[in-house]
Amino acid sequence: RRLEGRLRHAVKNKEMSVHFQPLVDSETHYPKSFEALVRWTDEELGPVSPAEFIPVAESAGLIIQIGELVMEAACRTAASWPLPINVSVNLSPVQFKRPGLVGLVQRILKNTGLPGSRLELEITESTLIENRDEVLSTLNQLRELGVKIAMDDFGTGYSSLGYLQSFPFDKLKIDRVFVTDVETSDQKASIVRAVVAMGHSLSMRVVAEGVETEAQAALLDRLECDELQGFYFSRPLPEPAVLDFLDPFV
Ligand code: G
Ligand code: G
Ligand code: MN
Ligand code: NA
Repeated sequence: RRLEGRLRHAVKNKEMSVHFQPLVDSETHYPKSFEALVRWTDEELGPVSPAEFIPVAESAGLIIQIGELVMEAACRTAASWPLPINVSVNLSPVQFKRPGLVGLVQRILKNTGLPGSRLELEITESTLIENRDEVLSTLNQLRELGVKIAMDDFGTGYSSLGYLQSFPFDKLKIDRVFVTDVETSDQKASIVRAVVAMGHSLSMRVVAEGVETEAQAALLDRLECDELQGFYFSRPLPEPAVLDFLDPFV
């Protein structure tokens, strides 16, 4: 309740900011995109994790405004980067269900000047559960704008292999639970290998999340993941630090 009150205050005053975490090519470690992650420090509560406030924002109806702020900020920032690399934005199932989503994305791309092909939207398995036809129609309209669609946290939710074939994902992000022990667990490595093979056979790029060590990065490259993301490469960064991160590649 208190969190909800503070959240309303923060949304009204646009107190949220966005940090960016790089996804790198698994072979060259060259940056391919940045994932936008919302950050909020409340005057009274201090920093609050999105893992804590996003669920509250979803049930309080505030996720629509927060999602809009994040997408606008992410696209505006990405349009100013010195390299034409992509930005990805997490979409809550609540945002995805709103009728105005496609129009919103279109308007933000127009206002910020970011080409649609440089925006990726991350959805989770829970977005796909209901209204299959509506979800498919929305995904296809987004793709007509050139926007790419990534399946986030793959392997942790309501996983059905059927939807991988029916939904037009560009990218699969293997959840970090499969990455954490990948160098010591043959089972985890086998799962990663299988997901990569499946993703590639469906023309999807495959990303490993939560890469924390050099050994994991090397193994995941050998397992033919296309891109890697995690603290080993970089924590989520505020905008000025993104420019420093990109500097050697410009
Ligand atoms: O950045 P961090 O690891 O603290 O994020 C925790 C959780 O919050 C993750 O599941 C992440 O996907 C989610 N999250 C972060 N930023 C956003 C956002 O802008 N929108 C949505 N819907 N979820 C976000
Ligand atoms: O659910 P989603 O995949 O969107 O969550 C993204 C969050 O995961 C980021 O906000 C970030 O804080 C967290 N994260 C990113 N890289 C790592 C990592 O290497 N290890 C851990 N434990 N968390 C990470
Ligand atoms: Mn994500
Ligand atoms: Na994720």
